[in-house]
Amino acid sequence: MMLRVLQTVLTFLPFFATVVVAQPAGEPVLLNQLGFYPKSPKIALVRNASSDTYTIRLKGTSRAVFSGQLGPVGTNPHSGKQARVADFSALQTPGIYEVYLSDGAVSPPFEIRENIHRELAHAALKGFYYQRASTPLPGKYAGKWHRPAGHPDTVVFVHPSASSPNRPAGARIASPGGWYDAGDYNKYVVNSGITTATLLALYEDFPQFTRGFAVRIPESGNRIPDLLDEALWNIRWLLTMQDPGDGGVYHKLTNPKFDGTVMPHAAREIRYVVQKSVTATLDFAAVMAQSARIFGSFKRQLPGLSDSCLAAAEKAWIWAENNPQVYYDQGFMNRTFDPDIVTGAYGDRNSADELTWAAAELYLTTRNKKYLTAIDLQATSPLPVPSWSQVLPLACYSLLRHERTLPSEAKPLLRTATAKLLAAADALSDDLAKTPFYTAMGRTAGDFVWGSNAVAANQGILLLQAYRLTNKTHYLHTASGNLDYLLGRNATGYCFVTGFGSKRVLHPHHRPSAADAVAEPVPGLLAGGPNPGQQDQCNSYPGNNPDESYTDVYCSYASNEIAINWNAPLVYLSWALEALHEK
Ligand code: 9MR
Repeated sequence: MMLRVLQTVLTFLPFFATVVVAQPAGEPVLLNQLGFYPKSPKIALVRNASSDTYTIRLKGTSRAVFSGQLGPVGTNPHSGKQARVADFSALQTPGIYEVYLSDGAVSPPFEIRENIHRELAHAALKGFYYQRASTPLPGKYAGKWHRPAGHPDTVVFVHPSASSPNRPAGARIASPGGWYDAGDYNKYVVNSGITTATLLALYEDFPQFTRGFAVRIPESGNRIPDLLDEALWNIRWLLTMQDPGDGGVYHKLTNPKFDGTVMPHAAREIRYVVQKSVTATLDFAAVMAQSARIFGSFKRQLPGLSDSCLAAAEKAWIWAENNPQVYYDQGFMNRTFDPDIVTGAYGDRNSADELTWAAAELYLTTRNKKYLTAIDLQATSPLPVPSWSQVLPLACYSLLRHERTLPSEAKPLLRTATAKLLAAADALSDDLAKTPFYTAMGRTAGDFVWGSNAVAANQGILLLQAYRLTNKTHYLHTASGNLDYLLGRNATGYCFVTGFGSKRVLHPHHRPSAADAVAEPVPGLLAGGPNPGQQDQCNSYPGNNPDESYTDVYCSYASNEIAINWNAPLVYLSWALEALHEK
């Protein structure tokens, strides 16, 4: 009998094999694996449906509580694969559910409830605590990911490229604290600029709600919101990156080469501050001006800090005025000075956007007209989505945030900022039915860059800024759709935040997660996401399609690293959605 069965199987194997190969790989149902607010839109994507209908059951029961029709077949231009939309927005009763298809396929479980993204938002902010340099992470705060202090950075050398009269090559400075940039242990001013600004913007947009954002860090309970305490960990480091002699800001604090895959405390390479740059100095000026404004309301808890931040910002501005062409060029630096530095470059040869952003923040804080006249919002058209190399939108957001307090002479700028922001939000949110994931994210292949998941999160922030301006729910829902994308409604079926979802990221390119003895990676970290550049040349990518170019292996620094500038917009998006649904 057994033999007959085996023979039958073998006889049919070629046929089945052909059929299996012809089937597009992947999960049959793609959706946000955490879930939905009761009143928010609820969309799943169904692949290879064998009938036009689906049902939804309470998890663990066989009783359908909802049944629906699938939408028309759509073809994903990035992969040629087909999918249909299941829209069950009408289901609003709290519970844990699964989508069922007539052929027996089941979705990952998801929940409908208020505060559905609260744990995610908390974990995403706590992710910054895990990135702290120069301090131990005790079990009390870090749980099983506790670790000794790494990189004290109390002795850092001035690289020959950074020499100045008061600080010649080889001079020692102390520059402790700050966050590790990403899966590596270096600290880069440009990237930590937009990161810190994004966290501070969340505070400025939702100051009251932010007080409830408590994530159990050593500073918790010090009468400063945890969000600001965490930002301060980096702001205090940033202050040390300014040369007190001339106000210029070192581009980065780094090893010559990336550390091996070791825990932070086991990494003992010599560290340098390298060449000052106009982009780092302007980003620094912007963050310090924003910090001065915010910490001006915390003078009792933080005496002198606001004034120090403003003085640092104005000094940096002057340096940038006098050094407008001093870009960071790692290749040139290595040809000219030793030792060579081969860590992340964050090179950017256009500082018009950094200038406008710094001018806007300085103007908002000081109301000094010289900064107002330096703001040029037309520098890029149409308005791009922010990234470490493109910060112009941050100027628009900040000006609009403070619109009501600005004098008539700022009105033309505000009109421009509004028009640019709404045009960009419309371009992201129009005709969602024509997009591969029914989301702003992934409309074009150009979204799939290194760190594409941060493109999704930053698009979400842009849409939320438009929502704050207009109150149009379409913008809010489109922003929320991008969070759905990050949490599972994407071509890979992964929930991209460590520690969350049913198809999890387990092997991020993150040195502590790889080198510690804990099986699970450090939680709350957003993986970079699909990146058809595949610069790491790992051999486990499932193919070359832009939206599928992701592989959950440590090797994949181009698709599976984590980074502070990717986590910050996740913090913003998840926490802002919590705040807006609370109303
Ligand atoms: O996010 C950065 C991406 O835009 C660049 O294309 C890439 C290559 O230069 O670098 C990325 O940033 C990395 C940085 O250089 C070093 N730390 C890890 C960062 C995330 O991968």
